[in-house]
Amino acid sequence: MVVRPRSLIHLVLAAAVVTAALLLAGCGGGSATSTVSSATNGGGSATSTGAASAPATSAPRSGHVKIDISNFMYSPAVLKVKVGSTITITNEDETEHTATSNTEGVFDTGTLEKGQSMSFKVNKVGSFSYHCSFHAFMHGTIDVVQ
Ligand SMILES: [Cu+2]
Repeated sequence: MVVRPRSLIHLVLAAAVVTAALLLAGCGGGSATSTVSSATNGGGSATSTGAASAPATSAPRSGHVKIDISNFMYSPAVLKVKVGSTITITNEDETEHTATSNTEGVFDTGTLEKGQSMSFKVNKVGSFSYHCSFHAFMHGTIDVVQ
């Protein structure tokens, strides 16, 4: 009778793990030193994995908006903001991470150590996917709207 969201979450998690495993297997000797270049040639992961995620019905946020990196995940993974917003990305993990736009040059936090953060302003409307230069399975999207 009652719909159990737990099973759905379980499925999504399982899919994520499989995806991560495939991506890990795919990018063997990752060059952790170069940030942007290694990011761009990871083009094999361009298929839309987030298609089954929650509908983006939430209102866009504005002003100063935060994204946290924790447990090898961006939170929120999909962020909808108004153009002109300032985004601050903070690494809460022990491990170094980056948030690097898939399209080179849009934004790149560079290497964030534990507790470090980096801010940037979004001045262009569009959907900007990004990833971690060190961990190809880490993905996020910033949707910038009017
Ligand atoms: Cu990372």
